[in-house]
Amino acid sequence: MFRKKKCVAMLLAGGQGSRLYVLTKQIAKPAVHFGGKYRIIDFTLSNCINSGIDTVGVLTQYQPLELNDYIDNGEPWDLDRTYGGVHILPPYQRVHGGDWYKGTANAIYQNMNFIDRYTPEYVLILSGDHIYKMDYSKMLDYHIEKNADCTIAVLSVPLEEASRFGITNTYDDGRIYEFEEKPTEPKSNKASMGVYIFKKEALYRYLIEDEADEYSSKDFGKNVIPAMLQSGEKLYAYPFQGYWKDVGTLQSLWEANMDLLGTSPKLDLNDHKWKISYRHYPDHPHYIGKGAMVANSVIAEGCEIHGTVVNSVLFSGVTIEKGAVVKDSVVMRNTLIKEGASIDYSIVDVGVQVGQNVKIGEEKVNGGELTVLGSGVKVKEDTFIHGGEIVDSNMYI
Ligand code: ADQ
Ligand code: ADP
Repeated sequence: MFRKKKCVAMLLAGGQGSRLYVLTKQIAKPAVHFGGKYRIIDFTLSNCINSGIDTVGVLTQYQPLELNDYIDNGEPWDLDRTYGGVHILPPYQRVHGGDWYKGTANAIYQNMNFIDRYTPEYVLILSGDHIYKMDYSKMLDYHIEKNADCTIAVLSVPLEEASRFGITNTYDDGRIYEFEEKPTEPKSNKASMGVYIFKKEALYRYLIEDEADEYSSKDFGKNVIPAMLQSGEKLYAYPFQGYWKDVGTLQSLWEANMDLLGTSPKLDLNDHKWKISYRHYPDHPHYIGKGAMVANSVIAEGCEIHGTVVNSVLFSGVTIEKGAVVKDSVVMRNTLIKEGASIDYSIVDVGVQVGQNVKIGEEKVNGGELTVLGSGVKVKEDTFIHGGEIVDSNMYI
């Protein structure tokens, strides 16, 4: 039995995440680990809970297994289990044939039956690969106040980065008169965050029209939003202020992890007003040995540190042996760094073993490049992996 909802959220979690290379070889981008104990998708789902949106469809397709397991068991995503809740929507469970989702608009089109169960007035469309804290209920109030057909959340980005985003131009009252998806010469720095609220009726009309267009790539930014503007629909920009990061690249993922460090971090997760929930796997308390040195770092439960850790994020179950040094790095679950090894400016995926006296990465301060080690890699003692290298998860040195 389903109950009517004012607003239903649809979370796009199906992108391949090819720019995260080895980190997304076995798991979908939204399931990638973040910040010592979270996954990327925790942020968007927590934003939904904290904004009072209790019905969310999660659209998966690429490597969804781990993501499904993560979300499906209920806790902590026990939004509204009785009449709503979080639902995984894989491509093969839809009514209209057995296709993979083509673009983001097509993915929503194929799940209109899910939205219909709750007969909402509004549909909130979200991405599964952004790290941010946002109150969607304020955006919904704005959307209703403006009587908009579609509201797009925007934030100011450095002009030199603007061509990576959908760029809006607005009148003083916030109404959008121009939208260009990833323009080579951006006319403003007001970037779309890929967060949209639609009146359901308007959304359906344009999704159906877009579906019928064989030349359309069935994408919100490329097709649906420009078509709505062209037809004179009311589109508004909702200005967002605060921390937001698209963690679609290795560099941006590393940066977002580093944004957790410091005494007043750019991204504060010790925020009782806006809690980010996650699925907790209990582990023993971390242990810092006698000769260890730890500074400006996030250390999760279950870690054992006998060496040096500086400016880094360590996930649970990481062991750093005597004389090993980890600096400016992100080290994911169950990694073992043996005696005398050093890791600099790197992302190390789950379950890696680094042998004695191995040297991984180069110093960021000296212009080194980010190094990435895939899940399960075992690095033989006395090896040197240079900056900029991406070591594949099937590679055993
Ligand atoms: P991009 O990030 O390039 O731009 P896109 O690749 O379409 O957008 O991905 C959006 C989200 O949808 C991602 O979370 C992705 O994983 C997911 N996704 C992609 N294809 C999917 C599919 N077929 N099925 C299900 N999920 C899918 C968008 C906007 C820009 C805006 C940026 C902000 O188009 O205008 O500026 O987001 O990051
Ligand atoms: P990136 O931008 O890092 O390459 P995205 O998450 O944006 O990664 O996804 C890249 C593209 O791959 C998207 O356009 C998406 O539609 C497509 N894609 C995702 N999963 C599949 C799949 N299972 N089969 C075919 N294409 C897919």
